[in-house]
Amino acid sequence: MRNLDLFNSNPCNAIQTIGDGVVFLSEFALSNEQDLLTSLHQLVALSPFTKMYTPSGLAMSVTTTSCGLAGWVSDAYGYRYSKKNPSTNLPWPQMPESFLQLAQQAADTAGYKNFVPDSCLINRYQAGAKMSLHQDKNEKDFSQPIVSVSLGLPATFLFGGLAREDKTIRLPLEHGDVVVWGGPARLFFHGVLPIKAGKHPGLGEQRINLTFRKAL
Ligand code: MD3
Ligand code: FE
Repeated sequence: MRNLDLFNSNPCNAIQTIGDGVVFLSEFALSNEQDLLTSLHQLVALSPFTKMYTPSGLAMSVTTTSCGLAGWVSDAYGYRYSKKNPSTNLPWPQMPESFLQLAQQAADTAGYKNFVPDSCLINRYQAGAKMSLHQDKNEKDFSQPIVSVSLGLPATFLFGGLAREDKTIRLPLEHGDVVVWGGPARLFFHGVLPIKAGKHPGLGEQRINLTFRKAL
């Protein structure tokens, strides 16, 4: 276990609660790493990464794709979940079994027994890419957690509270780390600091983040 031992509330050291509703599972995704990466490459071949835009029309530094029943899209009308990929005009690829299992095992471990995600958003960060502080509130049911999986280059998450001005905490994340955001944390403001250039042995010069949600 690398970090955050300060916050550890679990004697076995695998599950760390680092804030009200924030559960950190160090390297939780590594046990099935090869299946995950194979599925990721297949998904990206079917539904390539595309640029996202803010509601004001600014291009974001992150590129995205999705799988599952609903995917995240942005266009002139704003942001929303859609059952079709506007780039291919096809339904999003099915959520791979290895993705679903990982998300459900993580949610289960964090105490959410019946998490059934219908959407997995896949964000791709190259060196310098970041995500500004925001809330995820386009999903229907905020009682359901969000599970995030970090792959490739390391990142620092920022998370605050329910108000944009709330003090933020930095959470360093590495390849294979999983965080479950539920309860009061579900609506916390959060973001990602600019990714530092580097090369990850498995994923190269990028960071990939999977976020599993019950969107519909
Ligand atoms: C904290 N993605 O796609 S996931 C996003 O690393 C997004 O790509 C980031 O934020 C990324 O919306 C961070 C971590 C995350 C997700 C949902 C949260 C943190 C959260 C919801 C509430 C609080
Ligand atoms: Fe978010």
